[in-house]
Amino acid sequence: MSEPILLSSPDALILVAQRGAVRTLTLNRPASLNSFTTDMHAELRAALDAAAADDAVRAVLITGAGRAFCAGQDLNDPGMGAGADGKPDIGAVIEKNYRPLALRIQSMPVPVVCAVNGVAAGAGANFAFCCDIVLAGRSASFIQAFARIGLIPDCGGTWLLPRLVGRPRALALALTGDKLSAADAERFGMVWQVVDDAELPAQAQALADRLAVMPSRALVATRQALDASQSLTLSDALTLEAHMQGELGRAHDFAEGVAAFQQKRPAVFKDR
Ligand code: T3D
Repeated sequence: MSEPILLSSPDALILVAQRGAVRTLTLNRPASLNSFTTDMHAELRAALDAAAADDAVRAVLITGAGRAFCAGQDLNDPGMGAGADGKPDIGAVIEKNYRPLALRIQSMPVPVVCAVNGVAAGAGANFAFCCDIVLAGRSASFIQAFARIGLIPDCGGTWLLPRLVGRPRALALALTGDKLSAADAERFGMVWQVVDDAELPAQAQALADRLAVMPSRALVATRQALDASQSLTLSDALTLEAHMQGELGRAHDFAEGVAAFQQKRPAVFKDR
């Protein structure tokens, strides 16, 4: 496998690197546990948009620099701002930063792997859960820190948590703000796999490499169909499946996949 090429400046808030067809985005504010500032949000949005627009990118991998994944909103960031009444206008921060982030991840045209390399707290935890497949280092942990500071789960947490773990566990995690170990997160089905900390970068890269040679358009349609099914009847989900499958059946990758199967060779997928 080729060496990673750094596409950003080495002191960017989001380090951007390309290795093969995998674009890695690393949250890079380790002294503040990679907590989100307005500037970091802006860099992350730009990096995600650039990855989405680049046909050379067939999988995105997100991780954190240093000992943490992300501690959520930077509680010292002046960007938290104040509304007309002089009080913090957190609703505006969410509309400006966290809504676009959650929706951007959910609409990426390629699979998104998240490698949680340490604590993921508040919006940092829910940001990870927005991603398609989450790997966690054994020492990682997840904290719905919001209740500790008088807030509710955001960055999609109220939508994601009950879908991931059911209402009882979602409520207990959100109300207590207790730290959940990586092992318990795996047991609850919140992350795909826990791996040894030292193995996390290589395992996450290997998973992203694997996804990058798969049929991206079909993988993304799978995400869309699964998400849409949450609010559909079985009959409507079957209709959506027929529609999507019809589209995919006319695309290059289906013809290539079948031809490769018949010719007993690896498929070369290219649709995005
Ligand atoms: O605008 C809005 O608020 C809307 C959006 C809200 C979304 C949210 O995410 S709300 C939730 C915000 N996050 C938190 O409340 C988590 C706060 N952090 C912690 O509870 C702890 O730091 C951790 C449990 C994550 C880790 O604990 P520990 O003991 O491993 O590390 P530490 O010593 O607490 O933190 C290390 C440094 O990172 C420390 O700085 P220092 O003292 O070395 O200069 C600490 O202040 C800084 N840090 C950690 N989290 C944040 C942070 N700085 C700013 N904001 C943070 N969220």
